[in-house]
Amino acid sequence: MAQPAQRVDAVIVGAGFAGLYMAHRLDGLGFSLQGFEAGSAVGGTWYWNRYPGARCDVESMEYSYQFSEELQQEWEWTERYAGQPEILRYATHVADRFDLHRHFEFDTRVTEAVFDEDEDVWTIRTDTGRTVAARFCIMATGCLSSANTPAFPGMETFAGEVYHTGRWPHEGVDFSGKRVGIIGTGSSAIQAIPVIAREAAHLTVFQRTPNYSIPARNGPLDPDVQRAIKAEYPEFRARNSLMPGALGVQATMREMAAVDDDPDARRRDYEERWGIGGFAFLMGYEDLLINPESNDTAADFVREKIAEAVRNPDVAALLSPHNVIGCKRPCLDTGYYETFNRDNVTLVDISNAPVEEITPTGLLVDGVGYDLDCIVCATGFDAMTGTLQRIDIRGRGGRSLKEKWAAGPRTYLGLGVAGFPNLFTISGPGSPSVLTNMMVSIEQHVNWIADCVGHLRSEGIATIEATEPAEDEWVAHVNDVAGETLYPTCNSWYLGVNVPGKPRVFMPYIGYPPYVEKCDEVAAKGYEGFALRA
Ligand code: N01
Repeated sequence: MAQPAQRVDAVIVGAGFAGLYMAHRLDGLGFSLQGFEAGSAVGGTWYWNRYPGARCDVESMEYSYQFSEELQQEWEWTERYAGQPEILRYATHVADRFDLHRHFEFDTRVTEAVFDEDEDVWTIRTDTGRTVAARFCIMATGCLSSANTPAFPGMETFAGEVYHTGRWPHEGVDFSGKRVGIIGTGSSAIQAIPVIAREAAHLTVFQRTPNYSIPARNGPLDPDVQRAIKAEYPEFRARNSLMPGALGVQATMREMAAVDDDPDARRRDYEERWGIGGFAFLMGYEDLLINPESNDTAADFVREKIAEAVRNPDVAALLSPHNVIGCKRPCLDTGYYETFNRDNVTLVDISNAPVEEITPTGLLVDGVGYDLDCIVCATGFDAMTGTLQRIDIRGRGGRSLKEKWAAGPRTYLGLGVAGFPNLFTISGPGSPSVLTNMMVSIEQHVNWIADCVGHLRSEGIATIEATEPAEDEWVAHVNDVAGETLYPTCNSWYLGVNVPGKPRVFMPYIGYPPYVEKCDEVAAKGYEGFALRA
């Protein structure tokens, strides 16, 4: 006989930064909960992405929780941009400090979530055979958590080792003396390439599309800087939350078009920002992602920097992108372009001739064989929707989310989905999520959801569900806003183009901080756009 299901108020899927804080908030409100996590420990992205050089591209003093003043005062960051091991230590510290491990079952993947319309209850099943009934199902599954490994022909015949940056072995990989091939030149590869190149006998980089990368200028975090920020941390956070994407970059944006600036002044500005490092470079002028001519001024500047950094002009030309700068997630690096000056690094252009085949001894491109001991797939993720669609989520009438999203994700505010009552997505498609400092977006979503379910409880409301008209309007708005920018001009994972067969739809919402006001307004108006049923 089937085991009776455990009953809780809420199930939380994922123990990354979103799931941890969600558990903390719901526990604080006295809700019973059960969390599930596919990994063996907390940390989400930072649990899985352990490739050499993995590091955050948001500054440490910003990429941390702000919900607890004690926590943000006591934690000491060591570098301007924290590396993966330090961020994972921080996640573990938070889970210990707020006693959050007890809410989660680890090594457990949620496979199914089905809504029962008669009972207003979600039934959640896992790959370990657990069944839990919950009023609320909260997806804290992350935006970049389903690795994308292209089906290269012959992959299974390769005699060496194959790795994906997003599923890196916990014990690490020793590349010394090895011939390594890396496929991809996105953020992960751009961080890993300089580190692997220092260790491997030879590194061959297979590049389909070159990428713009800005120096991170990482280094030890000045204790005086840390002290000064901590002396006024709430004010620092408040200022950052008013910046585009809640990224309180060191150099602020001017309300000016790049093309309207005097060319010498503009160059000085780009030089200064290049010297500061990080996303500040792309935040100098308000129209960089709107006006192609303005965008060209920044792109030209970076192409000049590539030409200066790379000795071989042919290699520099191959490394120089020609798409809009910033329409793909900008990469931050430490010595990326300079790495191509090393004798043990080869760049192979696969833009016109894709990886033909993986053979037992290496890789074949355009009839040329490359002998390799290891292949690193830095080929990214099935972003934003991949993980949600791998779970069999069924709402009203047994309709699956996968079916509903066949032509692209449809949500209201990236928080709720029509036809799926009491299901919440933290940093879901249609919310600013990946275009922001994720920690800030996560806290904003978690606080909104916690306030919402607290309100439902106190008002005796059984279900909350996005209405179709509100969802339609929001989806149209997300698309309209994206359409006014240069974002849709590149083949980025924001559009799902990196995954064969995925519909080309711009998934994140461009508009932080106004988005926060919209969410607050919706709540203040009694959850406008949602249907509440007693
Ligand atoms: O993945 P990506 P990522 N054959 O999708 C190539 C975050 N992140 O893991 O551009 C050959 O960006 C693909 O080529 P193309 C950050 O938000 C943050 O690097 O599609 N090549 C591309 O070069 C980031 O944006 C941090 O033509 C293939 C690469 O693989 C996001 O994660 C660090 C291919 C994939 O790049 C994803 O970054 C790391 C194929 N069949 C990641 N398929 C920081 O915080 C794909 N490629 C710093």
